[in-house]
Amino acid sequence: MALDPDILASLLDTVTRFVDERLVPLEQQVSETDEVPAVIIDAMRDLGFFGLSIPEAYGGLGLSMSEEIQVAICLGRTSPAFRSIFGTNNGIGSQGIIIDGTDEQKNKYVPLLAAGKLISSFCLTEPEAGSDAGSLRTSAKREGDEYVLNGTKRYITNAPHADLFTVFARTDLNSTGARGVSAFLVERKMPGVSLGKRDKKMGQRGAHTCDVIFDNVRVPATALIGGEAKLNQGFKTAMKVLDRGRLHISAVCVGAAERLIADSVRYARDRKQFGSPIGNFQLIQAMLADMQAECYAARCMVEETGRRKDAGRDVTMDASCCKLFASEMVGRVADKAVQIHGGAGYMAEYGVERFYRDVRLFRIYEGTSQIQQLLIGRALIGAG
Ligand code: COS
Repeated sequence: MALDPDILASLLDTVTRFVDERLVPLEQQVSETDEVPAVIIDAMRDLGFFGLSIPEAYGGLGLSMSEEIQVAICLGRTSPAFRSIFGTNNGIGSQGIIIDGTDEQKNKYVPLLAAGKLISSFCLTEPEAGSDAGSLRTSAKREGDEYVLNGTKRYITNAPHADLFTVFARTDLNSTGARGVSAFLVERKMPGVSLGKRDKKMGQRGAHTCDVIFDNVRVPATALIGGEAKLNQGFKTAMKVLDRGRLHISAVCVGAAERLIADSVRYARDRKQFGSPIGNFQLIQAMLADMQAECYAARCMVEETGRRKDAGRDVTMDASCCKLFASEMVGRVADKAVQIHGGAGYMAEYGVERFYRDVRLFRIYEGTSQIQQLLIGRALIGAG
């Protein structure tokens, strides 16, 4: 259900002020320390950020897809590490339960996720199953009224902080593809769950990932998302979750591009060469114009797809189009932002090189650009 327009405007105003006044000044510190200060996480919790897209019935703000997109664009205007802290609770870490979970599962976990009292992670990727997610090998063997999980998940966002994992595991041990996979809710404290060391990444310092290892982890049969009715249906849950996640990430890409454009315009106005601000030169203006046109195109795509999703349309292909275009767009925008900043663009103190590294991930996670191309191509040929 859509928010009252005044309430939405006030929420966007609050988020914008929080980003500008609290988060932007901390970007360099977070990059250097690889930690988001606890006081900021508390403030984000108080502002309701952990439950943006979680239904109001469970204590969240219940934003529609269109509203979530507007908030995600605002949040995209600062280092992605801040959004990542609560990103999994709103997206891939909670939507599996919200979309396909039983009432009991929703009542047990979703209010705690919305309040930011539990952190959740999405465990799909494995060492040998990245883009080919359907080939995952983690197994869940039924024994009495329990399932026994074994396997390793890789590059799991927020895993070092997570209390709850949505784990995709093979329940039909004779199958090899997407069919035969189920989704489970596994608590960190369960015996047999352990974590690898934190990954060292190219960028997005302050956002943490690591392996999650399941060694004979016994979960009750009630941990199967959606119960027995969803046995061997977990891959579809993962795909539905990613439909929404890909739109959210696309919106974050738009916000990051808007930030990079604003920084580049400011620099082009201030920086003087050949006796004039470089912004007066048409070659600089051409780069800015390309950045703006592409960013605006991505914004329009993402907003339109959000409206279609809210209207109940199937947006699987459209979400892939958004993810493909917006993530590639922000890569080109970041590259031009470095170019406009010249030598300063290559230096850490200006922050542009940090954004350049940070946005590189958007073309990879929640489905690479090539997976989006594959999905779009398949949808077109299938529909032809
Ligand atoms: N919504 C609902 N159901 C969906 C769906 C969606 N968006 N996408 C696929 N499904 C269903 C299919 O209809 C199919 O159902 P049936 O078995 O009833 O026919 C089932 O799920 C399997 O789908 P599919 O046949 O497409 O499986 P594939 O193994 O061919 O999937 C891709 C291949 C590439 C699409 C998939 O592995 C993928 O998305 N990979 C990228 C994974 C990813 O994004 N990883 C990022 C890590 S998470 S941060």
